[in-house]
Amino acid sequence: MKSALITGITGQDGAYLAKLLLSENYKVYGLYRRISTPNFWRLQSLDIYDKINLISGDLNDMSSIINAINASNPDEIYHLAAQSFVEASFESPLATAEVTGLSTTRILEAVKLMKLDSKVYYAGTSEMYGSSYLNKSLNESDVFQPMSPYAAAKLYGYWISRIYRDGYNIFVSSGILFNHESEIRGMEFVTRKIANQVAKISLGLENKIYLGNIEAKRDWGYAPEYVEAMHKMLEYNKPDDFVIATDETHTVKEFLEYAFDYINDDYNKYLEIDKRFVRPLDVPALKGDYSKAKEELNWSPKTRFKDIVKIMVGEEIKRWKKYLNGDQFPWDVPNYPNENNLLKTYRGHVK
Ligand code: NAP
Ligand code: F7E
Repeated sequence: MKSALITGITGQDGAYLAKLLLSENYKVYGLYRRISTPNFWRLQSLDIYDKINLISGDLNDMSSIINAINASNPDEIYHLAAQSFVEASFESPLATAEVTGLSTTRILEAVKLMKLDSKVYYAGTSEMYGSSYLNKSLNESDVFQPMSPYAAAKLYGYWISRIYRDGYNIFVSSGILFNHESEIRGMEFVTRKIANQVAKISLGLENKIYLGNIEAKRDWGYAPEYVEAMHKMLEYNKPDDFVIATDETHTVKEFLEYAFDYINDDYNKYLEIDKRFVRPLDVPALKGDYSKAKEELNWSPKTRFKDIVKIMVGEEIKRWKKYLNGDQFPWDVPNYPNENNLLKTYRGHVK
């Protein structure tokens, strides 16, 4: 039986990846950090919580990493944990650099010093391209010009992974994943935020939706398919870097339009542009060319933009209906701060 260690097991990708690896008969270990209110709702909602071997630890702490590796003796390490919210990286640039950037070196150092054969997956991102979009589909050879502390930290992780691959012969592959969404996406990301607000509007629980830059374009795919690509990278015969994307790009406004189409309504009645959600810098557009992954890993996206919108809004409506019926399902919605909780100063960077 193969074993895998997943950092970021409580996040969107960690949960889907764990489910995939369990279905392939892996023994799955997950590193999670101790917080005052446990957040295993994703693992519970995918019905895999009881099947994961959980290891408590913080990625900023080398001992935690060594302990997790010792306990799991992994054939594969999927390093997914990060401060992954771009907006928050402007508020906490140093913490983001620590966990999103430096923790990658901690993992690789552990593998090197412990003389392990473990294969490592690094969670790179399309945000690393930043402003280099030239109305073309970006591939593995395109230039990186990060536009946020998050992207700069991720780019550090990407390069340090290449250095350990070339310098120490460690099998470390980086996915350059474009945005991927799902029913268990974090509520702060724009797709889930829209899906949730639209569901509430359709049920008469809300009458406004506050957003920032709705002209931004993103290449949105479906998360359960993207974790398959991660696994394929570690099954491949050599370590390498791969773009994982859909090769389609859409504005936030289009996401909004399709989401309101689902409930036969018009977003113009509810939308307010709110400076709290505008970033000091924002990548204007992203589109990814996944042909290398298609050719070498036999990976292609299946679920496309319009279907992702439908899946997400549909699921959110179901959840709110259950909630209104008194269902105690352990999901994050009722606990998430709403627009009234977010202080005006919360987005301290807004001029
Ligand atoms: P996510 O839902 O935000 O999950 C992040 C995970 O990291 C959570 O489990 C979080 O734990 C954990 N974490 C954060 N700080 C930690 C620390 N100090 N110690 C231990 N664990 C810590 O992110 P995701 O969407 O699943 O993304 C997975 C990875 O892919 C991330 O590295 C992200 O940056 C990258 N990525 C994501 C996308 C995307 O579109 N989703 C695209 C490209 C790259 P808590 O639950 O306790 O917060
Ligand atoms: O923003 C705009 C915002 O926060 C998408 C992470 O998984 O993907 C994600 O990063 C766009 C941006 O994702 C709101 O300005 C408008 O242009 O959903 P997001 P992201 O920043 O693209 C990459 C690939 C990652 O690696 C990251 O980890 O939507 N936008 N109004 C808004 N965004 C948010 N969150 N909230 C708004 O109200």
